[in-house]
Amino acid sequence: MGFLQDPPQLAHPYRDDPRLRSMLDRALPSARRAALNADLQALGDYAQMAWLRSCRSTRRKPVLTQWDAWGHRVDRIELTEAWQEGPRITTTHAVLAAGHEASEHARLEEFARVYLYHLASEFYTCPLAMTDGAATALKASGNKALMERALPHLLSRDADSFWLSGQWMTENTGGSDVGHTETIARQDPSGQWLLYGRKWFSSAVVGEAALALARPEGAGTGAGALALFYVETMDGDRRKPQLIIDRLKDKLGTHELPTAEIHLDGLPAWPLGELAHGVRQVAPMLNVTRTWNAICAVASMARALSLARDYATRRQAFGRPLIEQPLHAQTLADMQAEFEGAFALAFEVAHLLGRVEHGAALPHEAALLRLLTPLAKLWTGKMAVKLCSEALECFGGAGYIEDTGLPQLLRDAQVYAIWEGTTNVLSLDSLRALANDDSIEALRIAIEGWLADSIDARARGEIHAAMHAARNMLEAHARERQALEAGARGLAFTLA
Ligand code: MFK
Ligand code: FAD
Repeated sequence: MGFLQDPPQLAHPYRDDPRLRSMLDRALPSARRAALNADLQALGDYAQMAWLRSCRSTRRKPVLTQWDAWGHRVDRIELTEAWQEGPRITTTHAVLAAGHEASEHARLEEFARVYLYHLASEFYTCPLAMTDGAATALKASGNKALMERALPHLLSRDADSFWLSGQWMTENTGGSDVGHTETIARQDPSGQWLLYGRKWFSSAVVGEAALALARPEGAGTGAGALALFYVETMDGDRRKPQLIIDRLKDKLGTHELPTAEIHLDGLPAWPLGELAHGVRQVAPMLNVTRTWNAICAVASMARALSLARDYATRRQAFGRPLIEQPLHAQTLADMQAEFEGAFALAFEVAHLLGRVEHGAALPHEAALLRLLTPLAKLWTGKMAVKLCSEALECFGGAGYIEDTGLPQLLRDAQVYAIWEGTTNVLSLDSLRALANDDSIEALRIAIEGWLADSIDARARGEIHAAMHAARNMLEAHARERQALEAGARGLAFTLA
């Protein structure tokens, strides 16, 4: 046999990541920082094991069996190994529960775990994000009965009592504009609400609960007339017969994640709050899942970059390792710079979220969080696709070959920009934030703080110029809604 190329090796995502460690060292009090170490170490070990395991096996997809041999409707979904391990890993290392501790640092500690777990989880993090969002929306609703019923499960540290929760918003009529939702909520003679309709994308279909938008029968049209309901999907260990799985979607990526089309045929449901303004009630969930999206997008970038950097030390071209080729080294350095920006933005949002939730934020920081959340989601979503594509090219032809495990990074990254609000929808959401709060002033204050230690005059100048341009753009279009919307993406990218 002739020459054989060494495959890339995955560095330990925690031990060998000085960026993550130093960010946590700076942000956390030393006792909390020390207490976090064991979980991060273990999640890093798990990530490395999962990468090696995925390199050895052919990738699998979940399989839906709708009928058993005797004609019973069963809608059983067989999951991949990482998904079967999901509840245990999640609860043992408090991936989700950590975020709901009574501390301003809780969210940062949660998202450090998410960052390490995400790729190994094979997008089990998608329903986890929705579970976190459901817990957050339930708390925001103040509905004590539902909180007492659901939170002990959603935030459980015990795999046996842990429940996943979905987010049933998107219908055939539209996912960005949910105002045409066709699902109806009808009361039976006992007063119990029952849901009837079709949800077009359900990524937590193996979960035990969900928050669903539905139109109470007789309510008017439009989004304002929608209500937000809590549902449970299981009767013991059998799925409720009023929840029918029509099919699993055949997707570009996120293959291990079972995303289903479902029918609701009288599924019992409980309103979180008033029987209207469901979008307003689901907003706390959206802002949490969008933060997960940003962190997970950055995790995909980190993985692609880590493998590309390692490969550059193993692969030779024109007589030396790629890393010694100035242009290849520059390509990696440019990718690293983009990654670091995305990392800083996503974790800034994670930390802010905890501070705002626990009343530890400065006066301008709630408005800052409201603006940075859509910006972080839309920016990292786009950057992940760009960086994963560039990383594949760093492997030459090998980057295009399925069983290297590399093409999956790019296919999976494409989803970050689509779900949880597309780039355009989030650009418009950032306008919503700019209109309702004094967010741009909050951003100015924050930037002054971040730049206080910077001696890089060019960077300061560029940032001030970008802020100036953003202000001008806002002012120029302020009275003309059409122009403002048309410019929203440019404005969002400038601000991000
Ligand atoms: C691995 C990583 C995993 C990450 C999780 C992945 C899971 C993926 C699963 C999904 O994709 S779930 C489906 C996600 N769907 C979306 O994100 C919907 C995208 N569309 C939007 O976000 C639209 O902008 C929206 C549906 C919100 C438009 O609805 P409306 O009713 O036409 O908007 P409107 O009237 O502007 O807002 C209604 C209220 O909500 C307003 O408050 P008020 O009633 O008090 O005036 C808004 O201010 C408020 N609101 C909207 N977005 C908000 C918000 N408040 C706070 N934060 C927000 N982001
Ligand atoms: P549309 O809303 O039809 O958008 C089409 C295009 O129009 C987009 O480019 C959008 O940016 C653009 N657009 C729309 N409105 C505007 C506007 N006002 N201005 C400018 N441009 C605009 N949903 C759930 O509820 N639960 C789930 O569990 C779930 N899981 C998913 C899993 C996967 C893998 C995927 C891909 C999607 C999932 N979704 C889920 C659905 C997802 O949230 C929607 O696909 C997304 O919100 C977009 O909605 P849509 O597909 O109807 O596209």
